[in-house]
Amino acid sequence: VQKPRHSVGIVGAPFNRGQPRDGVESGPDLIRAAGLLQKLTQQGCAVKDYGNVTCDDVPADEPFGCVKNPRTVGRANEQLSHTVATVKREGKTCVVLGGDHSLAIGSIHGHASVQGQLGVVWVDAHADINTPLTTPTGNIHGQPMSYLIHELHSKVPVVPNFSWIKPCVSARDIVYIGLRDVDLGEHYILKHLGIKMFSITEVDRLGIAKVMEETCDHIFSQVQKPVHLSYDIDALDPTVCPATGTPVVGGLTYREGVYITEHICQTGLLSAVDMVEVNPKCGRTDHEVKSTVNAAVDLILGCFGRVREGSHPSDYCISQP
Ligand code: EXY
Ligand code: MN
Ligand code: MN
Ligand code: MN
Repeated sequence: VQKPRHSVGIVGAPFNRGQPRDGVESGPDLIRAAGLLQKLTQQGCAVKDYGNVTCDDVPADEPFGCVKNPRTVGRANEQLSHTVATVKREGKTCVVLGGDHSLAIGSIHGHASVQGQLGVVWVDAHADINTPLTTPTGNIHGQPMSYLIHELHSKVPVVPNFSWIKPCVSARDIVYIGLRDVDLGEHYILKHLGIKMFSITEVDRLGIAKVMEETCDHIFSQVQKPVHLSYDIDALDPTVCPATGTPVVGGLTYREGVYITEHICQTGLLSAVDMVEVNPKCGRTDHEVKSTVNAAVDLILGCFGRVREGSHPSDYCISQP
């Protein structure tokens, strides 16, 4: 009996209150229905499904300043943080299926509560680093990083149901890839904190292979540490992944997107993955939804050893005539 190549724990986080559109709560079940667990098992992973975290609406959830649905998002993330911590304590690589990107608060918090210092690779068209005071929309899916970064702690007021959050990520341990829609306040924060970023312009200039080499050089510059990959499906170009709430033209190709996962898998340090913002109601046709969901599945498979050249078991023999 061969040892499984990866031990994977799947958590569904059908969060939709971090943004205004219906549909994103079906992401976890759609990604499962596309065969994620079977495909991971087929490629040699041991897989356990922890089910979906509940995220019930908190009644009378009035905005905090302009931050929308704070209590609902805060409470759901507290639950998610506990579930992710359980998965990590059980020694598995955690995969959180979204849901909107506000779930990164609970996912990264729970991960760090067990593993300590993390490297965070954030693949997204957006930086999701608005504070409750810089947000132009009030949508928490545009803010998760601001609650997690030590260096921003003094700039972030305590939002209702957010008091359990302890900042747990250092600015120097973050790398962004794929940015192309960054707000003024976000750009100020990124530059002011010296956060490493490869916008889509750097992907054009350097190529994805060099971007990934430099991403890992940066993340592992002082010490090896577990990696949290937070993957927003809107990082990919809307021609490939149109079924998402905030598509932005000019994104990563399917091949660049998959290359990122293959490279991170190769480090052997991938410890948790978020796959977020798949929204079937934002697809105009069945084909658009399928293309988006299939890309999400392929990105996760790439995180766990799938390589495009193909592969074979070490005891494989071809038959003799
Ligand atoms: N920056 C905008 C905001 O803060 O509302 C848009 C954020 C979209 C976030 C998507 C999930 O990555
Ligand atoms: Mn608690
Ligand atoms: Mn995002
Ligand atoms: Mn995004």
